Parts: sequence; structure tokens; C-alpha cells
Amino acid sequence: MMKKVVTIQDISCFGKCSLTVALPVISAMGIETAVIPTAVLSTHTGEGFSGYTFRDLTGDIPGISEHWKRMGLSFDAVYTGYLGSVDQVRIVSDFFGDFGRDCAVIVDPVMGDRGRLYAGFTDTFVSEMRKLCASADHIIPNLTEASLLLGTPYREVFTEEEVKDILRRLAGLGCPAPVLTGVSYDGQHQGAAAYDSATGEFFSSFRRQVNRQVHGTGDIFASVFTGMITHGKSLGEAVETAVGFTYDCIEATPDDGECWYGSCFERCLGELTVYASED
Ligand code: PXL
Repeated sequence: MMKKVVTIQDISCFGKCSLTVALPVISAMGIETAVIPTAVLSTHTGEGFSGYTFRDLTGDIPGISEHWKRMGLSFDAVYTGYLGSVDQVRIVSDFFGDFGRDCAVIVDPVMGDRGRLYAGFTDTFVSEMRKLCASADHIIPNLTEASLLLGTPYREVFTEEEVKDILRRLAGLGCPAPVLTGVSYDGQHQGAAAYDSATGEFFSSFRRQVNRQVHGTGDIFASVFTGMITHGKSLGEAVETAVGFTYDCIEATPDDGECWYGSCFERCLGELTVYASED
């Protein structure tokens, strides 16, 4: 049987992130991908864009959920990304109660990067997101989001022991198997690390560090990770594939300024089709 994911995040009409990444990536892995758009923006809110439109769709979510309940729909995974407001985080939490009980729940607590909150996010949002993380099987914060969730100072380079400690504390929020992205022990390699609190095992994967920012890579990572977990792969294999694919997307993006707002991930999608006929 083909697997089914529902992903809940915004659609940034131009800019290659959130739904315009999650849909092609998860679909390429042979998984049916339903969506609940949380907001419609003309572009993403990251560096280089200003004056974007933002239409909040919070009010549409309960109706979508009620209709799906009447239809008896169910999913193999629920995966959330960028959420647009505090109320929306609460409504998504209700959605988990209705659709997330017998399936994998993956929360990417999208809130910021490089030590700063994205435009429009507040401390109240951070507290609400911290609560949502407690109902997830996996959370996928970057270093900035982990420091916000844990209330610790932001840094870019950690020792392996410090990363293990961060992962244990992220599990302490109530999520049994957290994944931390943007991890570097030497400033020359970068990747991700994960912790399975049920077994006490740690997993990690690294590639050569590329010293430039490519927007949307967190969404690429979380989407591949979600696809792998939905296919029933192990935590270690999910981290390895997500790190490898994210690195390939960065490498496939020329540094000539033409695609300054996102990655050329489209060039790499073919790599993921090895998973397309799994179920
Ligand atoms: O890539 C994360 C993301 C998703 N959605 C919107 C964003 C960002 C990051 O800036 O602005 C609207």
C-alpha cells in the first residue's frame, strides 16, 4: 500500500521553501502527500525579500480537519513545518489529537536561523511551540531553534558531548527521538545528530561544510527525513539520507547569485526515486 503523509506548513508562492519543497521531495520518494497550507505568502520572509504579502489560513484548518474526519481519512505520518501564529500552533495540536494518534508525528519547529528569530515570531510563539514538541515522535530543530526551545545561548560549534547533552535535553521536552541540524564539531564538517531515548543510542552524519547560506535547506532535510521515517527506515538511516541529500542540493546550487533565495534541489530529486517503489 502506498504510504500517505499530511504536511502542515505555509506556501511561499515564490522562494523554494516549505510546501514548494515538501511536496516535490516527499512525492519523489513515492509517498502520497496531502497538504494543509497554514498561510499564503508571496515570498518567504528570509533575507533578501521585503514587502511580502501574508494571508493567515488558521481559520480554515478546523473545517479541513472536520471534513477529513467525516471521510475517515488516516495518514502514516503528520509533518508540520512553518506555522504562522500562536493560535495556529494550538489548532495543530488539536489536529494531532484527531490524526496523529496511530502514526508518526514529526515537528520541525521552524522559528529562526543563525541565532535570530524569523520575522514575526515572539516569545509566546516559542513557548507554544515547545508544548507542541512534547506531542511529537521526532522534532528537527536547527541550533537556533534548539537554543530557543531550551532557553540556552546560541553557539555554532559544540563538542560531541555537548551535542549529546542538547539532544538529551530536547528529549526532556517530551519528544522521544529528537534530531538536531546544523551540527559541527570542527567548523569544517556539518551535519545532523539524533538521539533515541528508548534505546539510549545516538546517530549522526556529516559532510564537508559549505560556507554559504542556502535558504530552504532545513525544509529539504525535514522532508527527506519524514519520507524515510514514513517508509519505516531506522532513525540512523533517515538522518544519513537527509544529510546526504541536503548536501547534494547545496552543491547543486551555483554560487553566482542567480538563485540567491533557495537551492537548486530540483536537480537532485532523481536521487530520491530509489525509494519510490518501496511500498
Ligand atoms: O524555510 C523556512 C520558512 C518557511 N516558511 C516561511 C519562511 C521560512 C524561513 O524564512 O519565511 C514563510
